Amino acid sequence: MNAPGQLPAGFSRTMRLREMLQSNRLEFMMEAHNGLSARIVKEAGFKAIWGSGLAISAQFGVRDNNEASWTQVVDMLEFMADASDLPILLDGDTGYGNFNNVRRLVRKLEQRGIAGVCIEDKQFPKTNSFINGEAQPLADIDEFCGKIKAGKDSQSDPNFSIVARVEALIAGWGMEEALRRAEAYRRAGADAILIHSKLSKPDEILTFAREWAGRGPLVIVPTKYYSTPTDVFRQAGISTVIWANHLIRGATSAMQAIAKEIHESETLVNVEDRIATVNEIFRLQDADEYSAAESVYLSASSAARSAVVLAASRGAGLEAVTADRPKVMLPIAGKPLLRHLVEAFKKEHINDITVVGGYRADAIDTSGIRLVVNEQHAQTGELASLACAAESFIGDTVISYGDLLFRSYILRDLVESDSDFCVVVDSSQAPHAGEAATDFAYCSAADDRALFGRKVWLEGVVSTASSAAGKAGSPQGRWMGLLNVRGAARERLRATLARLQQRDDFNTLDMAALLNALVDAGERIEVHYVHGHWRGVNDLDDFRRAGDFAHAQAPYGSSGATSGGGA
Ligand code: SPV
Ligand code: MG
Repeated sequence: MNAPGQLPAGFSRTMRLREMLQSNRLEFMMEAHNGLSARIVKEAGFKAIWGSGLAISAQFGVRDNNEASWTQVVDMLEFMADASDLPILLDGDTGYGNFNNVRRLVRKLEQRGIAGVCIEDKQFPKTNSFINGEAQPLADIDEFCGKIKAGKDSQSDPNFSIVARVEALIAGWGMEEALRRAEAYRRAGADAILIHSKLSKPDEILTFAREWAGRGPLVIVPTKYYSTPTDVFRQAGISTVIWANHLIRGATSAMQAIAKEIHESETLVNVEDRIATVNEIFRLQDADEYSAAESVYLSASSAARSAVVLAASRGAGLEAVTADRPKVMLPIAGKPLLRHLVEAFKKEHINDITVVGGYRADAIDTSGIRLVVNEQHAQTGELASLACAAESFIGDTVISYGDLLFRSYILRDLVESDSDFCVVVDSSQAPHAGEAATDFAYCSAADDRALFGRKVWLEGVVSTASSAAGKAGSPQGRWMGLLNVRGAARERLRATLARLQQRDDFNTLDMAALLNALVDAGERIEVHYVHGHWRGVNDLDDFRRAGDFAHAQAPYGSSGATSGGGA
């Protein structure tokens, strides 16, 4: 809800600034000096930003003497306007030149969404008012009035505000001169007067306000008379208070303390809990919006892709070699099985890889992956592990068994599928008589090269734990353990998983149960047939043969390419 008389964010920035200046409430502006601080000012609840000349020059590491060019200042303002939708009043110093510079400045500020500019009646190049203020020459009144008129005449938005800053008190020219100048600037078209003082008491500001008698909005900068209760300003009829430099000063103190601490202690451990988290920085940068936009706008080949690898099991039949590691860490052709898989994903530009560990998860090499652990792995099945990674489905997602080796075209073709769901089925693997059912796939058509280009759909998968309802006859092959889920379909996958989670037997369910549940829910799961060219590692025999297969995939000339083989 907006306070009475307060314009909501839907109104233009120029209208909101003008309304603040003209309202009969005391209003506040906070200094910002870059995009991040502009965002912080907005989140703190302020209604407008003071684009402080002192703070912007300081964050560039230069003096408040027009050492930064005005276009460098305007470039910074553009970042600030992008990071926050608040109105920004630029501290435009003297207008960076004569009337003509002010005209161009106003046009450029309007183009960049800045709501107003404050110009001060000193001479270019200026010096900060708190450095030897008396010594600074003031502008000629008429010349300064010309600048105000030129600025007002060149604005195209009638609500763009020009605030005229009177430096007569700072320069020691007295109250009468200050009032004379303020009145001249008001007549020249200024939308408000900023009356500046360097005294530690508000006396001359209050005298000025009394004499001014509400002829127009008054803006003050109580940096030096900071101990004055704010109600004093309210009662004096001040329009707007500018807190002019407090974020750059706060940031400076924090940076000095942290730099010193880290330098002296040579460790981060003392500061980590006392500074903003990296995630907080991401939040302020609106990183989530980027991820969401990526899934909408990036083409499939370059969009965010992720992989989830199920790697919680020790491996039945592999106990002899998995006493101290899970199956995925078994060495195959000189590197762990998991590394082969991770490299295959990276080759397809899938860099967001989540591995669900369980048995001896501590032994999993986590370089290049995110490890999540299914703590209940001993009592649960594949779907319980998958559920641990449900938050990691980002963009197009490949879900994979952890014990696979395959030729690279298999993954490439899988991720290039334009179907919402796609699985790889090996048509060369027919069930042997008496063999326990392991991921046998029933499909809408058998593998037939004559059908090349025609889509085949999955009708169900039968495993030791799951059966596809009503499947009779022979399966058309074996599901390899790779499922690709495209874009928005991952939400439907999540929903199906969540539905299965309600079942009492959820802890016994495997990936076949998920595929069957998707089919039962009416999802179309495309089948990509392959004819060999992959290995699963399910027992010691597989383990021994896997090395030959992996060597055969290594590039010619690499030390890994020793022998042929392959399926
Ligand atoms: C600024 O913030 O740059 C100002 C206000 O001009 S003051 O530094 O108080 O002069
Ligand atoms: Mg300034």
